[in-house]
Amino acid sequence: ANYKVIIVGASGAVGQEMLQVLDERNFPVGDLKLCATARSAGKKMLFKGKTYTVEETTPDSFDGMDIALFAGGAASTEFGPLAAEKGVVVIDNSSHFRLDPQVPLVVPEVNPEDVKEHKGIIANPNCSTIIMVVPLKAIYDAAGVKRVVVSTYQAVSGAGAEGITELTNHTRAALDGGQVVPSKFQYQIAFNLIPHIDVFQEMDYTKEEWKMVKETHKILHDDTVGITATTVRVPVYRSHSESVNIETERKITAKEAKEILANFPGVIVQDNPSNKEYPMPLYTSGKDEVFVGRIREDNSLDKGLNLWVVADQLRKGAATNAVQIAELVIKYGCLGKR
Ligand code: 11C
Repeated sequence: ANYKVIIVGASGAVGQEMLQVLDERNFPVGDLKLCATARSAGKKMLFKGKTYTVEETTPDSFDGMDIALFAGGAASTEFGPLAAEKGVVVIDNSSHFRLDPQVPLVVPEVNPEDVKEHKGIIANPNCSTIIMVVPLKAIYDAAGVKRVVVSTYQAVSGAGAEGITELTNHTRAALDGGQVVPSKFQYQIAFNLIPHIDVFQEMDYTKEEWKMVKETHKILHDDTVGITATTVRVPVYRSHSESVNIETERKITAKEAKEILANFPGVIVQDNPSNKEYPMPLYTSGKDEVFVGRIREDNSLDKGLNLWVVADQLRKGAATNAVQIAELVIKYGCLGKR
């Protein structure tokens, strides 16, 4: 069977990637509708050799559709529940519904079965959360996890297409002695690091940092795992990197960890120090897997590991994960009731 698919926010950084991933994975698309805000309506986009015109999203956009992929942003709140009421399965990349107990929050390699519990909306986690939780689940299943200390190095495209433009403009201005004007970011991002992603919340942690804590607990169905995060924007175009320190319940050697990670779905181990092999954002961009390297036993703990984790946050951190969820909806036969 083929399915009627609508992408909301199709022309943005994540939306474009969703279209690309649907194509690459040969998702059974019957009808396709590409929607966005009025500002982007009229843009042309290509899918499997056919040109589509982006339409403004309206309540009627969802009539007769099977699956709606929401790239994120305000459209999710405005149209998500309405689309679900019309019997469309909504796979939503915004943060709006993620912690709602009625909404499954799914990473297909980690908690695929949660898809079956949906009541119309399934949430796609934050990119930094997805990238961490895939390798974390491998270690969690093998050795149990007591505590995680994570520091992120997040690419500018995490902030959308404007983040990309801003890194280019700031770099050019900084090199040419021109004026650097921060707009998407709080400060100059070229030749700098900004330890401030999203708004500050309780205990002076940012919302991005709390997302990594709360979303991981929900995905693992275990809020006894201690998680603390520091999230940082770096002058990299694409792919988030994370230093993940894990205190395990049981002792696990680096050798065992490498084997377990190498056998876990969606993970590629890239770890050969003598050959200078480790994951880097420049080389993981455009890929769907989570790359793990620098796998070491923590020298300061009896039962601890250090991992260096890198993945394309527009792919596995957003579009790929969303399309994988759509594939699960079909596999489990849990489309909406139109
Ligand atoms: C960033 N992680 O890199 C953010 C973007 O909750 O889906 C994704 C925000 C979200 O800026």
